[in-house]
Amino acid sequence: MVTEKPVEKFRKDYRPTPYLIDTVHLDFKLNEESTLIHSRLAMVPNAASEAENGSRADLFLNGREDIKLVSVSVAGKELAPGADGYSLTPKSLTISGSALPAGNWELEIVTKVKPQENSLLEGLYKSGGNYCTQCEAEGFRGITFFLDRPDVMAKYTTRIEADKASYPVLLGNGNLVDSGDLDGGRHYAMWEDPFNKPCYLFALVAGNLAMQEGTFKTMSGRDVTLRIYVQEHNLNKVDFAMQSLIRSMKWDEDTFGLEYDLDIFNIVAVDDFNMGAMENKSLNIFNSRLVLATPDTATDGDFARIEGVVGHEYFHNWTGNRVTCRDWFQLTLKEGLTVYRDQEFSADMNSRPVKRIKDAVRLRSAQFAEDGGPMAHPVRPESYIKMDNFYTLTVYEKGAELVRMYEALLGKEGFRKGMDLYFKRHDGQAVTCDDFLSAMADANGEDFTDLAKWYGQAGTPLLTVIPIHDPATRTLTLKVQQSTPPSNGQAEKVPLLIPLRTALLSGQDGKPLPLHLRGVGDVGTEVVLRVTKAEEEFVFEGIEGEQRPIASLLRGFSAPVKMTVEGQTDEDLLFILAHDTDPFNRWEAGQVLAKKQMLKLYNGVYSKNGIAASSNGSLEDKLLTAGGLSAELADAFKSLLTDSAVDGTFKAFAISLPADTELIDVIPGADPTGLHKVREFLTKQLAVRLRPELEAAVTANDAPAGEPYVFNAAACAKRALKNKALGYLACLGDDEINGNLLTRFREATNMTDEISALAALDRAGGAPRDTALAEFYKKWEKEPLVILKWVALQAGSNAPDNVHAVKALVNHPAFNITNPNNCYSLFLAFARSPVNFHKEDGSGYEFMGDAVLTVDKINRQVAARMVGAFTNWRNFDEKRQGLMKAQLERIVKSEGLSENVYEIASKSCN
Ligand code: B3K
Ligand code: ZN
Repeated sequence: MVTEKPVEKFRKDYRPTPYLIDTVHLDFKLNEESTLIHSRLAMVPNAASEAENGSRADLFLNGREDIKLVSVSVAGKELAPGADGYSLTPKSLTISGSALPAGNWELEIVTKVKPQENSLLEGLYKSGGNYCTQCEAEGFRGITFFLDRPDVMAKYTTRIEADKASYPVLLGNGNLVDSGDLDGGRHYAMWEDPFNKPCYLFALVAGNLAMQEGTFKTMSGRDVTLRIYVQEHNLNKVDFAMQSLIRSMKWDEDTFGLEYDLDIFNIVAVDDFNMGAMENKSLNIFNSRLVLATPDTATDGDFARIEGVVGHEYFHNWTGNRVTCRDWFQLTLKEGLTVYRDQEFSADMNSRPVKRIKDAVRLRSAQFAEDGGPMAHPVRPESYIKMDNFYTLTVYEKGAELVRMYEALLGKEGFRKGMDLYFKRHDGQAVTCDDFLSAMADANGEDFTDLAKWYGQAGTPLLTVIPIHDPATRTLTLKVQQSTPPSNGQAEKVPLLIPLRTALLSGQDGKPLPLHLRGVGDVGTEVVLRVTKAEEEFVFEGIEGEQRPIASLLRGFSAPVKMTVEGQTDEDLLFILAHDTDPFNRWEAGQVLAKKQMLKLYNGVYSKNGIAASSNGSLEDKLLTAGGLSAELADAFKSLLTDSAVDGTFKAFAISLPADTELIDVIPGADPTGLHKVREFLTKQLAVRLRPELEAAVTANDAPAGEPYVFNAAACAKRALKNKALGYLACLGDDEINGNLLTRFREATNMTDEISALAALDRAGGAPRDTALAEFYKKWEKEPLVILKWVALQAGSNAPDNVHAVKALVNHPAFNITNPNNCYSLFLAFARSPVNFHKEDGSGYEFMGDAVLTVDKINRQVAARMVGAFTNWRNFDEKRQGLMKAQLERIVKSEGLSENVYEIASKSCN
């Protein structure tokens, strides 16, 4: 049980602060025993705040249980506790209005903290022996008492003092303005940030770090010094991050005309970090897994993530730092927009269609589940208990889709006009999502009232499209219906503006037809239809001939919706798969076919009335009775595999079966283990049927001996397809193939191939799996980031009864429960196993429930992410529902629970 009643904060309760801060001077004296922080604030009454009956308002400052107040002075006079001084609670310091002078005045606060004991990894803490900070969202209050809210923006100077031998590097925001030696082997550095910023962008680093330097000349000719700081032994792993930074700086200039605004940009990599990275002004702090990479230690996926996240944090300098959020409910203002920007950056650097598919897969497999579960919330939430719980897929990924919808509606040029106006109006301000929408609308003379509704409505809209071809009137009519299912606290939903990118493919050769839209006129061969009503029609005229054109709808996934096309046959899907000029829809057609096939098999065997449910024989027999692998799906995958015009990564995605979560979504009371068996069966059947093509794909894409690893779209495509094919072949249970996989594993020259071979061996099971796992550990035990992969692979394995092995992993010397990456690799990976997490006896749930409670005592943000594994318990069969809910109830009732875990667990129970 949480000890104090958690307070829920509401968006509607936003009020301007009665006081603002003009300048902040911080002085940190870092010592092994404790750190003393002297804060000097120039306070200013806020004209925007209502006066309280002529008397001065109290000044409420946020704090945290573990910071100790040493002293507080107003205008040079030390205050005492009491009605005319201050009052202190575990989480706040309030200074009585009667103690405050009129006009501007100075506030001085001295606090003492113990960073070495801070396992929350919020505020000031130690990682790998070095000091660092994490202040977003509300971590600054763990350093000093402060107006910890993003609409309080100030200019900061930071003086850092520490032992010189232990902490030779002292970093802060902005420019280094002074530094020097002090008595007793100590030294100091003074940093000054010329830009106004909210306290969540404050950062400090003090440590023993090595550094790689680079430079970038901005479009106006200024030289910027770029530095990446890491532990000495990792200095050989930062080249790629540096190149990614340089590419992102150039891309932002080219794409949005946005130039970097200081002469220095620092990145520091730390091992202990709750999330991916943090965009502190000019001093980004990164989780080391998103900085460090060499071909032998990092996969193609890691390289892609590093490029994307380095870009993301850099892009925040404009979308987040120069223009920030008024309050935390507006988080998507900076996050949705910045995710959109990093997606575009990655698309431009690599393959655009593949990037779009990757992003859609992530959205549909994870965000849609969030949107359909008890934690569903709008992109701009209405309330929260702990803001940290709202750094969600909805705010980030669906938020990015919302930004992408502006782009779909306005075109790239109109979107750029909107961005320009947004910066012109709001540079240096803390603003709202409404301000962003107004800038987009005003710059383009649009009325976006219907688009605005996306910000406030939770849930994934369902779109049904019925294409009707009438040769007599030479028309093709699209009847479109939309609805959004009710979600927690939002029973009634309204229709939204849904951009439906559409083409009509000629039924003869698949070429997009010229479109004449009734009421509009000629619109080229592709049009973005604006769906705004619960039901409406769009009529395309002048459709010649008897043959029905095939509608290509929601091209490029133009809106984050679930679409059903009524009357769409398997032949239509195969036609789209073969002919569509939109790569996204080609991929999607294959996915729809595969989904239909998986559902047919699942329902045939696992639903009460299933055709094979009561038949005798092995599971394989039953699945065959239920229809087995259809010739259509096998042929479709085969044609994709052998199409020489198609990119290899695209092929790898196109021959992948849809994620379980996408299917669970449409199976009431799903049996996750049963679904997994269907997947295994179908995968094996596909491997049997397509064996020659899969083997040919391996041969054609194997890198010649000695060819060096490069990370680019073409090389990644080869590895992606080869490894996908090997994954299929591993399901055949063929000793020769498995032996070959072990050889591949041993001889791999890069981590992408090595870990893929290991994953394939894990699927195949048996002795080679154990041999390979042991060899991998021995080879990489000194590389913690590589060991994370080893942990995740075993924790997420579907090997039978794996929970015992996972419990043993928790006690393995390589596992460190205080490190977030370790927890994510072990516990979150385990929660993704349909066989072991969801084991029918509840042992997987119990293990996870125990782990949540253990980790909550150490790091509440990490524990809150872990408890999310139980949130969608309603999706499963009755027995599992009961077992999962029981864990949630046990967690909610536990003594000393954090608010973070309480919020997720209690909302999930409801
Ligand atoms: N802005 C940070 C997220 C901070 C989350 C704090 N719980 C990383 C990012 O989105 O760039
Ligand atoms: Zn971000």
